[in-house]
Amino acid sequence: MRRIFGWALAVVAPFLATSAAMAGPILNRADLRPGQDLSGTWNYSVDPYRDGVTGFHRGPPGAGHRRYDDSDVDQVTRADPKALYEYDMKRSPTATLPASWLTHAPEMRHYQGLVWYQRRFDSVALKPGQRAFLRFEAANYTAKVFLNGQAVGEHEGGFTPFSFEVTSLLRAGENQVTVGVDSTPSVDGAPPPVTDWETYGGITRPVRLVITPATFVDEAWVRLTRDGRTIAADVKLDGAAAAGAAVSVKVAGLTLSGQAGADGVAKLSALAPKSLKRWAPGAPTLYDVRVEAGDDVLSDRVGFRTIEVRGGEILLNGKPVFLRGICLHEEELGENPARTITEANARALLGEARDGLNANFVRLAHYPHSEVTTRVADEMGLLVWSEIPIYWLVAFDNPRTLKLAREMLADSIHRDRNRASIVLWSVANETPVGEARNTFLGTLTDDVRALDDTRLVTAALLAARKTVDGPNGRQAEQWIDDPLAAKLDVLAVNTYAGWYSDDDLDAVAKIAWRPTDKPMVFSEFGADALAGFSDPVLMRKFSEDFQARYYEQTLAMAANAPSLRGLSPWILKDFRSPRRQHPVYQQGWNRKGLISPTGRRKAAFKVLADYYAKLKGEGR
Ligand code: GCB
Repeated sequence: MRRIFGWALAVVAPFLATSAAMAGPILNRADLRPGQDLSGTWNYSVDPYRDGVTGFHRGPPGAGHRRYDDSDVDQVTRADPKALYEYDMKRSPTATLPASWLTHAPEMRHYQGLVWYQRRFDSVALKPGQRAFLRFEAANYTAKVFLNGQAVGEHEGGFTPFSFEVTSLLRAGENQVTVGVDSTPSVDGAPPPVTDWETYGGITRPVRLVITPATFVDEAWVRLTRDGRTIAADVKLDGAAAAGAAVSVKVAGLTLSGQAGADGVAKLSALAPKSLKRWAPGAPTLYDVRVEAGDDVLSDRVGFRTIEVRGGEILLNGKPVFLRGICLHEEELGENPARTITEANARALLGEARDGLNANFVRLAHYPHSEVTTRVADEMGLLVWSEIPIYWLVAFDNPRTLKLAREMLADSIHRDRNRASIVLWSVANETPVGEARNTFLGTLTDDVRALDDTRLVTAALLAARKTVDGPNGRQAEQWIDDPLAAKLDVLAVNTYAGWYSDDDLDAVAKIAWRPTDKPMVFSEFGADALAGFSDPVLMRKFSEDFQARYYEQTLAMAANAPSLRGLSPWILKDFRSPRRQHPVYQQGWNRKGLISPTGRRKAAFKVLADYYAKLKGEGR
C-alpha cells in the first residue's frame, strides 16, 4: 500500500492516517538502471513512543511539541540557540544497510517499533526531462520517506518494492534522505501480529536513487504464452509521452514492435522461434531481452517455459514433473542473521537445496522473498512457489486488509512475472475455513488469474482426518476438506502427524490420503531437532534421530497419497522465531531445519537427499 505526498511533513500522525492512495511506477529491474545505490552507512535513532510522528504531548506542532521534521539540528540551533531538539540524526549511531536493525546493537535485538534512518548522498544534476525516484526493495513494516525535508510518501508491507518520485526535490550536490520505519504489526495488517518467524524490522533490501527519461518502461512482461506457441510482451510506459509511443522488444532473435495504446501499454507478440530452448531445472536457459521506448532502454534475462495442470499431473513444458522441494524463510546462514539477502547468501541457500538435497523446487515461505533470490532461482534452475503473508489469523472480514492483500499480491506478481522459475502463486498459508476467509481468498485467486495466466495458483491448506479400519487395522485417513480447493490449480496441504499429534511414528507411515481430482503437494511437514543432539535409544523429540525417523515415516506415508505430485518439507534451515523458547532445544529458534543456523547438516538431511536422488534417478 503506497501513498504519495507533495507537501511538507509534520502533519501526519500516525503513519498512514491520511492522504489518498495513488499507484506509482513499479520500476522493475531498477538495479539495471542508471542511478545510485544508497546501501551503506546510515544514521539511526529509535523512537519508541513515536514522538517524531505524534509530537511530544500529542499537541499541535511547534516548540516543545516538535515532530520529526528532518531539520539540520546544527543549522537551526546556530540560528536560534534556544531551539529545543530531543534528537539529532547527524550525531546518532550508524549502521550498514540493508539489514534489519536487530543486529545494529545488542540493545536493538528485540526492539519493535519506530526507527528513523538518515543518510546524505551527492547527486549529479538531472538533465532536462529526466526523472528521479527513490526505490525501496523492501522496508518492514511501514515506511515514511522524506527527501530534503519534504515527505514524499508512505508504504505498508514488508516484502514488496515501492518507489516515490523525487524529480522536483532532488538537488545537484548534497541531498538528505530520511526514512521512518515502523515494525509494529497490526491486527488488520499482513502478516498479522502472531506468526512463527522473527519480524526483522528495518530496511532489509536495497534502496536506490533511480534516474529515468521523462517517459520510461515501467514494466515489460515478457513470456511464452500458455499454449507455448507465442512470445508475448506487455510493455507499460510511464510518462507524459506514453500514449502512442513506439515500443520494441528484442529477444531470441525476434524483434517485436508496436505502439502503446491510450493507457500507455503496448501488447506485442510473435510466434516463438522453433529453435527456442525451454527453461527447465537442469537446463535453465535465459535469453537477453532489450526493451526500447523513446529514450529509454530496459534489459532483462528471461526464460521461456509452460506450466499447466492436466489429468492430475503438473506439466512443465508438456511433461509431468514431480516437485522435489524444500521450504525456505528469508534468513541468511549464520549465528546472528539480519535478513540480509545478498546474491552470495541466496546462492548459498538455494545451492544447498539444489545440490545438497537434489531438489528441483523451493517454496519461498511465507511472503515474497527478495528480488535477488528469484533471479538466482532463474539462473540455478529451481522451480519456485511464491507466497504473500496471508497467514493464520488475518482479519478476513476487514475490507482494508483485503485491499492490502490484493495490493501485495499485485505488486509481487508485477515484480516477478518475468521469472520463469516461479510456477506457483500461493495466496495463503494455513487459514481457518470460514465464510469471510473463503471470499477473501477467492478474490485473491481471481486476481492471480487476471494478472498472470501463465502460472498456477495454490494455497497451503489443512487436512481433515478420521480413524478408519484399513488393511493394516485401525489407521488414520486424511483428506482436504476446504471449499477453496475448487478455485485452485494445485492443492497443497501442511501435515505434521507425529510431531504436533500423538501419532506413533510407525502409525504415520500408514496414514492414507484420499485421492483428489487435482495434483496435491505436501507443502509442509517437519519436526524440530537440535543439531548435534543424538538420542538413538529414547528417540526423544528434538533429537536428530527423531527427526530422521519422522522423515522416513512421513516419506513412507507419501506413498499412500495417490494424487501427490510434490513435497516441500518444513524447512531447509533453522530460523529465528520468538515463540520458540525451550531453553535447551530452541533458544529462540524454530529447529525444524534440515541444517543448523550455520549450515551443519542434520541426520534427516540425508534421508531427504537420498529420497530425492532416488526420484531423480527414476526421472521424476
Ligand atoms: C506451520 C506453519 C509454519 C510454522 C510451522 C511450525 O504449519 O506454516 O509457518 O513455522 O508450522 O514449525 O510449526
